[in-house]
Amino acid sequence: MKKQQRVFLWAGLALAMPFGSANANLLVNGNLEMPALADRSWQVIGAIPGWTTSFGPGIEIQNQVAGTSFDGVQHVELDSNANSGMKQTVATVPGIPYLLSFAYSPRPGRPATDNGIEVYFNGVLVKSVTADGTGLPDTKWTKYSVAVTPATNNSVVEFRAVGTSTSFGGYVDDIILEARR
Ligand SMILES: [Ca+2]
Ligand SMILES: [Ca+2]
Repeated sequence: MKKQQRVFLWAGLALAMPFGSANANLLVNGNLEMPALADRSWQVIGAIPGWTTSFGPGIEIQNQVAGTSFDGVQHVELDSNANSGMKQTVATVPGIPYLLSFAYSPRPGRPATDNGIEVYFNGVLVKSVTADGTGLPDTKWTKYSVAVTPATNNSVVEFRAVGTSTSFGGYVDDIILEARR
C-alpha cells in the first residue's frame, strides 16, 4: 500500500513538473547569490555558477559593499576592474516567446556616462540602459523586461558594461528568462 502511494506521488510530480516549470526562471543563478561571498566584500571572478566572462577582466560580485542589492545580498557590477561582460547559455524552444527581465541600478555617486549597460540575446542588442547615480545615497533599482523569441535550441543571454571604463558602473540583479506561455 505504501509503495503504491509512492508510485502515485511520483507519477503526480512527473505530470506536474512540465507545467510548473513553464514560467520558472530558466537561468542558473539569475539572482547572483552564488558564490556566496563574505558579508561586505567583493570579488572579480572569471566564472560563477551559470555565468562566464564574455569579455574584459571578469565578473564582479558585490556583497553589501557599495549599495543594497535588489534581491538577496549580492548583485553584479558589470564594469568590474574595467568594462566587462557576462553570459549564460540556456536551452530554449525556437519560435516560442520568452520574457527576459532584470533589475538595474546606477552605481551611487557615478554619472550616467559611467553606468551604461547593454543586454544581448543571441548576439543581438535588445536593451541599453544607463542612469545617473550622482547624489544617490544608495542603489536605485528599476526592473526592465524585453520580449525575445529564440531561433535556436540554445540561446545566449549576455550583459555588457559600456561607457567609460573606470571599474565603477551599472549594477544588475534578479535576471530572469521565462517562457511566456
Ligand atoms: Ca541578488
Ligand atoms: Ca564605468
